[in-house]
Amino acid sequence: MKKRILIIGACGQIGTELTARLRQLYPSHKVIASDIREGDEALMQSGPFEILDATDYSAIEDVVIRHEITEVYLMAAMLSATGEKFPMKAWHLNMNSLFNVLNLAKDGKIDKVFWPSSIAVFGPSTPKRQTPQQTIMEPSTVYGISKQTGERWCEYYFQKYGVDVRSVRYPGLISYKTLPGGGTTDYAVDIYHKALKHTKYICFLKAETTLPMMFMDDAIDATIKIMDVPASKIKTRSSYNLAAMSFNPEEIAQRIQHYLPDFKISYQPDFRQAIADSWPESIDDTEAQKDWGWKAKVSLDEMTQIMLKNLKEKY
Ligand code: AKB
Repeated sequence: MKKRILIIGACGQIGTELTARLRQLYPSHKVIASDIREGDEALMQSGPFEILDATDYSAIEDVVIRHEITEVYLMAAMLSATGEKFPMKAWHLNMNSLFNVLNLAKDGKIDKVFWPSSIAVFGPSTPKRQTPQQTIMEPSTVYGISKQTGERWCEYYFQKYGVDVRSVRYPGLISYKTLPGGGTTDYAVDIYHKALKHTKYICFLKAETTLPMMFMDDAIDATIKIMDVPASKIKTRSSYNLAAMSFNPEEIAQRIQHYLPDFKISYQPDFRQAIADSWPESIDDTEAQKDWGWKAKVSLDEMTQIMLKNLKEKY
């Protein structure tokens, strides 16, 4: 088999689980993990690892040539909340890492690219419910602007240079294996940890802030599926809407209380409230379903059971 995969940002929230899944599917030595720093023991022990700065074109090119890489999953990014604190750093990382990978593909050094976009491409003027694939996009965060711009560049590299780039707009992602960092949807992971450790949680968003969310297994399924289908199935080369569930802090707290009746939630909204308020409440992912057969599996209740069961074992 010719396929050799490089994951850039392999030690982050999505990268860690994506690397593990790809190493189950393909021979481990053909799945190269890389990040700016080393990851957890499981990741480091399970296959080859390279220290790699996603903004350094020559360093990526060197790894690509040495390992005869055919596909790159670019998972390195600065998320919405941290991006508001370091706008120029977020722009530098999010854009330059994408250009590096797109240019490697343009120059024929790799065959295929996965690049994640986000619901952050939408803004206050976007229709809030069942947000369609194509709609008004006026993002109000640096992260959202970088993702929207990235989408336009992906489309451009496909149209102009035939680069086989594939992308999905992730909603908030929830996992018991890895922690998110610097996002606005992070509360939906933290709440499970705090429920088990302290039976209470102070939420940085208001009770009624509904956002699109997804269990990590579904997100990994979507990522691998969109990369595996024939190129002719991919009709959207900017990025596909992806949906699974939508809930607000009060609703997730109620689901947790169903299993942990003593759990209490209180609210202290901070600067992340404005970011959340600018995003859709729910997403229409009909196009992804139609074009490449995507469908989410895990509901809020199933996710809550999985999260509590696995985190209970951990604590
Ligand atoms: C964030 O909250 O910044 C991310 C995202 C929705 O892309 N989880």
